[in-house]
Amino acid sequence: MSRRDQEDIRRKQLIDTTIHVMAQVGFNATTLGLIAKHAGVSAGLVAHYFGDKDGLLEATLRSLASRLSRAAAARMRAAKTPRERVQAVVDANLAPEEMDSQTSAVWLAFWGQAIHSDRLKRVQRIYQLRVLSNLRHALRQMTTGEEAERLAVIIAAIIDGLWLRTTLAAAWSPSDSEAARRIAAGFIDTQLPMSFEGPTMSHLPATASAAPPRIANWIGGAYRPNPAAETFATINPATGEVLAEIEIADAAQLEAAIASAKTGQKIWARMTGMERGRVLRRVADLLRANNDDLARLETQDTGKPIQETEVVDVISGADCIEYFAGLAGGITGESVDLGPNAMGYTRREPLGIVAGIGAWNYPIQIACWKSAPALACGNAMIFKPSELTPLTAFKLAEIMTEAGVPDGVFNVLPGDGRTGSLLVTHPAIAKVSLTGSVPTGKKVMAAAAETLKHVTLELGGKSPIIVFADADIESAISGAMLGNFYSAGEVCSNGTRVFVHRSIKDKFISRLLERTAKIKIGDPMDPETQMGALISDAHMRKVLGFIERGVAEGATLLCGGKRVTDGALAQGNFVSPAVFDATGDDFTIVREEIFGPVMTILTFDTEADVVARANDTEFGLGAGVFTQDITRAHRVIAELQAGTCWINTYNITPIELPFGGYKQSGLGRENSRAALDHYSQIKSVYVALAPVESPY
Ligand code: TXE
Repeated sequence: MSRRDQEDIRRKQLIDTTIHVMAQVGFNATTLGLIAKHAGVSAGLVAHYFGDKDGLLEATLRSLASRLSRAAAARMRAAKTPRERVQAVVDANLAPEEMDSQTSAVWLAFWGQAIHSDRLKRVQRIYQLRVLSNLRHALRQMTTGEEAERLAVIIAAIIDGLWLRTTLAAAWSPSDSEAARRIAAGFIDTQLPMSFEGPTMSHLPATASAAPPRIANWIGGAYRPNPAAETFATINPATGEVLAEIEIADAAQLEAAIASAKTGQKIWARMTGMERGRVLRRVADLLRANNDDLARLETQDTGKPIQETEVVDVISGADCIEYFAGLAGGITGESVDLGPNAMGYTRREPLGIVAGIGAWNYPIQIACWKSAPALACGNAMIFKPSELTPLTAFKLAEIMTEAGVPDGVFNVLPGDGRTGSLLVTHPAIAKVSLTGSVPTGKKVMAAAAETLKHVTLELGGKSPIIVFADADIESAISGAMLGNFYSAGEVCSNGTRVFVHRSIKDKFISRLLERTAKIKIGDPMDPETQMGALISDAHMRKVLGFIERGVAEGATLLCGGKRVTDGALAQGNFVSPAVFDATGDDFTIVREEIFGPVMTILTFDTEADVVARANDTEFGLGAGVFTQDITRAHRVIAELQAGTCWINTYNITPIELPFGGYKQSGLGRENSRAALDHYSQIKSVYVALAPVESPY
């Protein structure tokens, strides 16, 4: 068992003991000493884990609220209709385990105390918001937005009222929970249309007949509806269904976000790095706890197969947040010896408000990769997700708030390039970090120059994979397939120019084609599916256009490259994985980023030749080398002009390693300690230890 697991178990034991002690002696008489005594540990150990009594109580209330949230989420997942999901919220809150005498005594003690404690009040507010948000999402599938809002508040109040009446009743028994749930159900049924059949997922329509939900901007820790806002639709690329209508942030929303970010950032930056780290670790834990739901949502929004999103997208985001949570306490300046009469020290300070602008290929991962270092350093972030895939950024925002990130520290302002432009030109924003295409990167950098903002740019690529004659061919083929077909080729660091040594080319190609033919294209929600849909109809046409151009210019299309329209797939943007054999490096498909499932094989004879050709591009994001010769591997990697390189594998991006591009693939680095430099600034302080020497 890892040390972290052991610590988690210890924390849980102490929280369980606190619940037990509070139920027995009440809030005021609960002390660290008493809890330590009941748990059989020293009071110092309790303080080590939770700081002081307030810290322990806050952790205990969070634990109760999270348990309830998880129970509600599980019931909601099992529910098949929106009506059942409303009932799932009611049932979770009025479940016997939330009403027994011990648990209810502790809940009551907390609610009473929340009036006197800002920390407890925050947790209580988040819990209430979560209940409301769950109800609202389900109700919006059944009625108008306004009515859903009204009903959500009423049902939440009924839940609270029934819970209170039942738990305060003289002799409680489990059948009281049943009765309370029946009363709530009866009331809800009088308020709703009876015959509604609809969505199966918490906030997404499953049938075209249900009106898609409308999602407002997330500002200051809550959704801020703006009935006058323009909206855009986000579409499931596998089915063509409208998943949601998203309110576009305008200048007024931006000003509101800036104001809340200013306030939030002050609070956040005043917390110690350790404290920020503790909150961020909770964010990572919540992301993992919600992995399956988030993965489903990501798959619906991006068209990527669930077998990818369940193991990569959310987890990679959580890893990043956990990594920077760990570093937050270690963000320090240094002290400088300046002789006997002076000393110097540096402070590493946040930049203030930073903007994150996301691409559509890894939406939640990008949101995490940008917000984790930004928040660890004490900044506030205003995040603009891509207009094609905005949904999971809102979930990240909800989770941040639930975890205790102060309001305003993470805002979500959706929209297209125009909203992006508003962010990039706003004088109150100190930095912008973009993931996107090279042309957008150039525009963003130019616009940021007006107010001299820091910029981090993660842009496109046309990366080489070099397979030498001595390579393990199966492994090299796996690397090339991963580096071209994962996420249907929509990955910036993909190795789309696969240079294969002439002596092994035929063998490489025949085995590659055999394996490529077996790739299962299909419904992204099917766990068996290995390749899903491309992001949009327009993008699919662009990719098919590149393929046509490859053929027209004389490259040999060895397989795939066709739109797939079997059965229901005709509704989506599916393209079969293509492999080209190209005789030269000047084909358009060899020079331009395609961002689809299109691999091009190029042949080489000598090391010097292949290195020169690999570097002959304006891009420089990634590069891979497959060889058994360790000396050659390092020699070639040292020659390649790329920010992220792999030897005998491809496209693995652990958070501990910097990620970013050379040349036109970008500026700055994400992940690793290196990212801290891009989200903080150094203040130098000179301290005189002797009177000022003055010539006057
Ligand atoms: O990127 P854009 P898109 C590449 C890939 C793809 C192409 C287009 O080749 O086909 O880019 O994708 C916002 N000021 N990559 O259209 O247009 C925009 O709203 C501020 C590589 O998504 O660059 C979105 O949120 N912001 C990439 C983000 O910038 C602006 C991954 C990216 O949009 C803006 C995705 C402006 N003037 C696509 N204009 C990678 N590196 O992984 C647009 N935006």
